[in-house]
Amino acid sequence: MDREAVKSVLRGQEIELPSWAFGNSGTRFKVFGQPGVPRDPYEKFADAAQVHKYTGVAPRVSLHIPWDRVDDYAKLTDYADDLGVRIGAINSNLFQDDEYRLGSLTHPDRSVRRKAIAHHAECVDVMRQTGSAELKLWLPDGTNYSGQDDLRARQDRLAESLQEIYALLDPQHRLLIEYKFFEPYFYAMDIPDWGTSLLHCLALGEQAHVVLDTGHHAPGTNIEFIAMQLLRVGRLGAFDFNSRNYADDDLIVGSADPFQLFRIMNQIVAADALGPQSRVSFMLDQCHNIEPKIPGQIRSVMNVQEATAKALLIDRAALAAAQQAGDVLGAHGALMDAYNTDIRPLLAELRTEQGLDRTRWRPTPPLVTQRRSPPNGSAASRQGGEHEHGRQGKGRGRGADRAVEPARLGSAEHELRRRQRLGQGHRCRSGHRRGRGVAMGQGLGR
Ligand code: PSV
Ligand code: MN
Repeated sequence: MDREAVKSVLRGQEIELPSWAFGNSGTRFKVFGQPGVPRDPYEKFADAAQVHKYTGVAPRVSLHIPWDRVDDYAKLTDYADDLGVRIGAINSNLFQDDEYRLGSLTHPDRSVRRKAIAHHAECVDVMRQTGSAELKLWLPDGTNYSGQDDLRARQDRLAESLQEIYALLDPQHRLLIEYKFFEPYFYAMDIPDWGTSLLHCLALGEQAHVVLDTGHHAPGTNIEFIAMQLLRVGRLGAFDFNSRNYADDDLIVGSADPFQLFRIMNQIVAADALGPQSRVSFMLDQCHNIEPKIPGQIRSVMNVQEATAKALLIDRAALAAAQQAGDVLGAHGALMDAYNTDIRPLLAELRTEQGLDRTRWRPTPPLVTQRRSPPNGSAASRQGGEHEHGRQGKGRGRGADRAVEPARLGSAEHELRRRQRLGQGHRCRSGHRRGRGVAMGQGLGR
C-alpha cells in the first residue's frame, strides 16, 4: 500500500478509551494519586476528549458500571456529544461485591447468580439510554484449590447465566466475553482462555463475540495466532490492548513489545478487519499508575496507530509470492521491511492534514510537578473531593479503596488543578468544564 492509501485507511481508524484510565489506579502496594483526576464520569469524558483532540482517532469511551453510574444517562450522552466523543462499550462489574467471593455467574447459590444477572440488566438499560451497542463481560470467577468446587458444574451454571444475559439483548446489541488465564483466582478461572470464551459464544448465538485482552495470556503465548483464529470464524469482537511483562500489568500498549503489536495488526490488516464493517472493536484497557494519564493515553493511541500504519505498509504481493515459493527469509523480510520503517513522519503529516492541534507537548516542569503533588497516602487524601463517589478505577488488593479517590482538595482548588491539567476551560451547556489544550505531556510529533 502506498503512503496516500495508508493515510486514507488510518483516517477511518477508531480506538476506544477506557474511562477508568483517567482515574487514580495502582497496585496492591500503593496508589499514587494525581492532582486534578476526574471526580465523575463527566470529567472523565472531558479528559478523554483531550486524547481525541490531539490524535483524531479516539472518539469513543468505554464505561464501567457501577463506577460510571450517573442519574441522567441522556445528559451524559449529550455531554459526550458536545465534546465530540461517544459512549462505547458498557463494562459490567462482577468483582467488587462480598457475595461474589465464591463466584458470580458461576456461584453455587442461585440467588447470587440472579444478582449478577440482574446487574447485566442494569447495564443493558444503560446501553439503551446511551445508544451503546456493546455489553462487555469479564468474568472474574474461579477457584483457588483443586476440589474447591466442581469445575464442570461451574461451566454449566455459567452457560445458563450467560443465556439469561444474552436474552436481555436487543437485536443490535453484542455481548463481548473476555477471558483471562489467572487472577483473581489462581487454580482455575472459569473463562481462562479463548477456547472457553468461544465455546460459550457459539452456544449463545451470533451476537456473542470474544474479547482478546493482550495481558491475559501466559508468557510466550502467540497472541496473533489467537487473533487470526477468531477472525477466521468471525468471532473476534474486540481487543483490550495493553502491555505486559509479567502478569496482567496493564502498561501502555506497544511499550513492552511493539513487534507483537505489529504482528497482531498484521493479522487484522490481512483479514481486512480494520474498518467498521468487521465490527472488531479496538479498545484500550490500561492504567497509568505513575505516568500522567492523558499523555499516557495519547502515547497508547499513537502506538496502536503506528503499528497499524506499519502493518498497512507490508508489501502483501511480495509476501504472498515469497510464502508460495517457500522463500522463508524473503517472507520474513517483507514483514521486517515494513516494521523497520520509521512511520512517524507520515503520521505527523496525517495529523497536519486533519487539522489536529500540532502543539508539541513538553514534560511537566519539575516545579509544577512538585506543586501539584497531592497529599496522597494520608488519611486526609482518602476523604476525596466533593464529587467523590467511591471506586472508579483499577487498584489491586489493599490499595484498591484508595485507588480511585481524588486527593482531598477544596472544590475551588481541585477545579484549578483540573484547569491546569486541561488548560483554560469554558463551560459547556451541561455546566461541566470543557478543557482546551493540555498543559503537560510528551511530544506529539517526532
Ligand atoms: C481485569 O483483569 C480487567 O483488566 C479486565 O480485563 C476488564 O476488562 C477490566 O479489568 C475492567 O473490568
Ligand atoms: Mn480487559
